[in-house]
Amino acid sequence: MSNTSRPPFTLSIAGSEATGGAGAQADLKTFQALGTYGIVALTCIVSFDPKAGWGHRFVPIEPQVIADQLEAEFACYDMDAVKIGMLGTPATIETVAGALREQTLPHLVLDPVLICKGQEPGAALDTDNALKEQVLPLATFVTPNHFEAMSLSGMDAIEDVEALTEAAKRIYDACGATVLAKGGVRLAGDDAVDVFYDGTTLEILATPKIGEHAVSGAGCSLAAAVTAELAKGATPLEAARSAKAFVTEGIRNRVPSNAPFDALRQL
Ligand code: PXL
Repeated sequence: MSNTSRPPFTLSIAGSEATGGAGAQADLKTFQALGTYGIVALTCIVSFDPKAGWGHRFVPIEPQVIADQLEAEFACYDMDAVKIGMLGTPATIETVAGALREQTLPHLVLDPVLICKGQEPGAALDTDNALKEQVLPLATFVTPNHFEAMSLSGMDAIEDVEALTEAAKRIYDACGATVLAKGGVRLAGDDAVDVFYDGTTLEILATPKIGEHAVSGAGCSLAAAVTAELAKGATPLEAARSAKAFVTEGIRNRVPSNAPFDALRQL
C-alpha cells in the first residue's frame, strides 16, 4: 500500500462505556482531537443502569477475542504509545499482560482503573491484585486517581497535596513508572491539583476547580491525552501538562446528562 504520511499510532486497551463519556469512546475521541491515529482493543462493555442508581452492568469480552484484537493490531502497526484502561477481570488481565510482554513498546500508559464511579471500593480484590502484579510492572507511565493512589501507595488517607506527593513517590519507588497522581476535585481547596513525579522531577499541576463534582471521562481522557502526546514525541512532563490543559478544557465544555454526573467533551 502506498503510504505518504505516517501518523502517530495510539492504541487503547479499554472497555466500552456505552454512553460515550468514559472508556474506549473517550480515548478514541481524545486521540482524534490530539491528532493521533486511534485504535481500540475492547476488553468489556459497561452499561449504566438508570433503573438501579446508575450502577454498572459489566460484561467482559472473551479472552480469546481480546487476544485476537491485539494480534491484529500489533501485526498492522508499530504502536507509538499504548494506553490501558479498564480491564475488569483476572482472565482479561492475564491475556492483556501476556500480549504486552511480547511487544517492545516505547510508552505504556496505565490508567489503573480499580473502580469506576458508582462501584463499591474493593468489589474485586482479585482483579486489583492481578493488575498490580501483572500490568503495573510493564507500565512506563501511571495515572492513579485519588482512590487508586491510596490503594497503590498503601496509604490510608490522602487529604492534601503533601500526602498526594508522598503517594506519587511511593508509587514511583514501587514500580519505576512516571506517576501522575490525580487529586482532581477530591482535595480541599480552590484548585484541582495533580502531582507529577518521575524519580527526579516533581511538579504540582494546579488549575482552578470547575465546580466541585467529578465529571465522567476526565480520568480516561487525561491518560489518553498523555498517551497521544507521548506518541507525538512530547517528554513525560510536557505530556502531563498538555493533558491537564486538554482535560480542563474538556470539563469546561462538558455535556449535561440525565445521569448524576456530566460527561467531559473533547473539542
Ligand atoms: O471511569 C473509568 C471507566 C473506565 N472504563 C470504563 C468505564 C469507566 C467508568 O464508568 O465504564 C469502561
